[in-house]
Amino acid sequence: MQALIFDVDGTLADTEAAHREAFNAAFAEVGLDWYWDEGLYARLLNVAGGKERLLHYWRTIDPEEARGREVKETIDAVHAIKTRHYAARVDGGGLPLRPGIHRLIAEAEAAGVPIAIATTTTPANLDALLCAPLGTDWHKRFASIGDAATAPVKKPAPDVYHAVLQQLGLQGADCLAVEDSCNGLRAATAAGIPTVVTTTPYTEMHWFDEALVVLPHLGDPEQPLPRLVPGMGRRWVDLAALHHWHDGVLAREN
Ligand code: XBP
Ligand code: MG
Repeated sequence: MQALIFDVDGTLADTEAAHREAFNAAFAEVGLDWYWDEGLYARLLNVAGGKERLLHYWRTIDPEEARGREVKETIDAVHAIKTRHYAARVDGGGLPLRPGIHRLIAEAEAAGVPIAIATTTTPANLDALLCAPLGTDWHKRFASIGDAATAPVKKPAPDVYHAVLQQLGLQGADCLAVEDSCNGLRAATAAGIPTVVTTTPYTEMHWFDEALVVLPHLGDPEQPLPRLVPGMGRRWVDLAALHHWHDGVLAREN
């Protein structure tokens, strides 16, 4: 394993509750009588990308109006307001990183294994989420950052992973991805990247047949996983476990 590529929403941090609240705050601010409850949002999360999600929802409730000329401007405006509300919720460490993320980033840095990001969210959201937990120079810690600005075509398309692989100068099989959703797993798999899945309450019911391993989270000494998984020496995922799972893929393929 020559590089570790992290998804963001649901993987680095459990962010979708904050995204859902931010969408609803934006609807209220602009006077839209839309409200996305948790059940509806869980279904809407099948559409990656906030703007794409807004357009999909609008088309389902008013296909005629969603074809109008101002649709793109309206969606861009609502999404910008939503992004402001999201930043207000996660700024300054408002949302902690998931178990194991801090530790694995430090382990990878200590071992000289490059880390990267491949997400469908925006650069603004990344900065709001990561500045506090990873420092104001957080972006310098990543050898490549693929986001909504890098790859307009969102997951499950592999575009953002292809862009990251190109910047890393690596093949998919050389890397390992960490994802939380079916869309994310499909995108990484389509880019040829073996993938570990850590589920969230929004994604635990998804299909993850192509995943190397599916876990509730990556664990930490102070928050161990409920059980050992073959390949793990401890009840949390360390770099050795990721190498073991990745090498197992290579062994099966050769
Ligand atoms: C998950 C997404 C994002 C977020 C909302 O991204 O699909 O669209 O739900 O963020 P990830 P935006 O690939 O990190 O799991 O409104 O900025 O899109
Ligand atoms: Mg995700």
